[in-house]
Amino acid sequence: MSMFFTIAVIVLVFLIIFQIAKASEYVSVIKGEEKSRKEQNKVNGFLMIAFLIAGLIGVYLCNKALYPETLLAHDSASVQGEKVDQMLWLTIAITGTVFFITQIVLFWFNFKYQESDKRKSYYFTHNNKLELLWTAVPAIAMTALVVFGLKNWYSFTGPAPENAMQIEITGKQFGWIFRYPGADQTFGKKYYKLIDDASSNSLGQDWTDSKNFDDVVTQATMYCVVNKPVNLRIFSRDVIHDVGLSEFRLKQDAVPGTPTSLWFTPKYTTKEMKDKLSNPDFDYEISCDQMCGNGHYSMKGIIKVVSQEEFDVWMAQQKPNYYAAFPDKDPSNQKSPMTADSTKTTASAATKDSVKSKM
Ligand SMILES: [Cu+2]
Repeated sequence: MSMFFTIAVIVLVFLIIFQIAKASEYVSVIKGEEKSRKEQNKVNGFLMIAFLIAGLIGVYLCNKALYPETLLAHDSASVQGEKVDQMLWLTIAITGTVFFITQIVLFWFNFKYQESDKRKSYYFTHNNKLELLWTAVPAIAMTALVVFGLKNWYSFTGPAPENAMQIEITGKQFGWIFRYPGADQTFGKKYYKLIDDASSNSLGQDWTDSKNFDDVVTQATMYCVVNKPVNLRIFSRDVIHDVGLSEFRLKQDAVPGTPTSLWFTPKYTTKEMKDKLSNPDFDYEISCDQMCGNGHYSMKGIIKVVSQEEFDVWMAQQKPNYYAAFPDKDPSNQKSPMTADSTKTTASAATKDSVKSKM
C-alpha cells in the first residue's frame, strides 16, 4: 500500500512541475520573451546565493556531525603518525582555503555579474600573467606537499633504529601470520615451496637452517612493546595485500616476491587506548587495505601494545614453530619427573592469569 502512495506522490509532483513549467511558458508568451528571460535571470542569481549559503551551512553541519567519527578526532597512536597527521592538516588547510575561495567566488560572481543592461562584458582571449599565476602557485604548493611527504615516507620505510623490535608479517588469503626471531634475534631462512599448512609450516621455514629453531610464529594477534620502535618486515604468500594500521596512521603493501618494510613507535598501550577512548572493546586493528579476494573483508588482525614486562611474559609462553612441526623435538613432550612437572604447570598457569588480567 505504501508503495502505491509513494508512486502516486511522485506522479503528482511530476504533474505539478510540468503544469508550472507550462504555465510559465504561457506567461512568457503574454509578457514577451525578453522580459520574462530577464526576470528568470534575476531569480537564478538569487538562487545561486541561496545555494551558496545552504551549501556552506551543509558543509559545516556535516563536519560537526561526522568529525567525532573520523580518526582525526584523537591523536595518532604512533610517533611517526604525528607527522602523517601534520601532513593531512597541511593538505586540508591548503585545499580547504582554495575550496572556500573558489566556491564562494563561483556562486557570488554568478549573482554579481548576471545579465544587465547597464554594463557591457569585458572580453579577452589571453592573459599571460594570469596563466603564469594559476600554473605557478598550484605547482609550488603541490611540490612542497610532495617533498614533505617523500621525506616522511623515506623515514618510515627506511632503516629502523638499532633497538627496534623485529617482527615479520605475512599476508595470505585471508589472514595474517606473524614471526618473531626468537632468542638469536635472527629470522631463519624460508622458501615459498616449503609452505605446507598441514605440517605446521605456514611460512615455508627451511628446517635445515638452525636459525629457524627458535622462531615463534603466531596468527591473528601481534604483540609489540609501547615506546619501543617495531620494524615490520612485510611479505605476502599469494596476492597483493596491504598492512593497514589506521590508529598508527601508516600502511604498507604486502607484495608476493617483494618484501617491503615499515617501522613505527607505538605511543600508547592497548589498555591506555581503551581508557583514552572510553571504549573497553578497543583493539588496534590491522586491516587489509587492498582488495585481495572474496574473503578480503574478514582479513582482520589485532595488535596488542603492551609493556616490556608483559611482552616478556607473553613471549616466554610461546613455543617455537619448530616444535609444532616436530613435536618429538619439543622438550616439554619429553618425560620428566612428576613433581617438577606439576610445579611448573602451576607456575605457568599463575603467570598466564596475571597477564590476562593486565591486558
Ligand atoms: Cu588482503
